[in-house]
Amino acid sequence: MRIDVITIFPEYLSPLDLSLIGKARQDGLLTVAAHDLREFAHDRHRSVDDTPFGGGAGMVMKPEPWAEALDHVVAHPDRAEGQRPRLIVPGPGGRPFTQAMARDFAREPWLVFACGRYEGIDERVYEYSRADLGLEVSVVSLGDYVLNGGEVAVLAMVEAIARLLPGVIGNADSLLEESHEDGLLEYPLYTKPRVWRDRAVPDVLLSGNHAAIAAWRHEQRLARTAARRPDLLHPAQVTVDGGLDVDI
Ligand code: 6GU
Repeated sequence: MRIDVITIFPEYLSPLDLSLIGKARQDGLLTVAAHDLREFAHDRHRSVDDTPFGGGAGMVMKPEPWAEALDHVVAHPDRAEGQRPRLIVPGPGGRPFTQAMARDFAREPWLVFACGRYEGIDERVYEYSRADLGLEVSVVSLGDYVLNGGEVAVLAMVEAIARLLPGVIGNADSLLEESHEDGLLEYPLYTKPRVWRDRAVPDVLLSGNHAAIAAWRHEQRLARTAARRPDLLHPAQVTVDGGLDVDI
């Protein structure tokens, strides 16, 4: 997979040199290139923002540097004939990023992330990307809170996507037993010692009874999901008083 990131802070992406993602890049499973948007601004101050038409607070990212940067990235010589990347624009006004979306993006050969700052990017850049460059454009949010720019969101999304690429995680089974893979949160985990600071590991986990362990873990997943994320449960999994119906 190839990932291009357009940003005014390319150094913000340096954590992608580290750990699992860094290793995947070294192993040739993933190519990541960060592009400085200011390289595509040609005035004396290399400005990328201006005041909003119609008034209002803050600044808007100008269309010209964005179009030039996107033209440059989309015309990358490495790309196969006719290949088009998927364009992802992180922003608090986007569709919520989910594990299903990460799986969907992980199937793409080429992603481009466009990191906005200030109040956002001139709307015509989205139209241009769709109509003139022929890109599928997705505006994606990490959650209902506001970050200063898309860079931190890109770090999160690239990590969620890259770990799904074949060969990035050694033990592929571990991808299946995770929160959000099957709609329930993960069960509680314990390791040695059996008793630590007067706290014992639940007996069932030491019983050697695999059916009982599986049943306990499933119950814990339901209870945890009901307590923390009731929005993830089917109505039939939650009783009227908000308690847990473990029989379902
Ligand atoms: Cl993806 N970007 C920004 N700037 N703020 C956010 C966000 C993304 N997700 C939540 N808040």
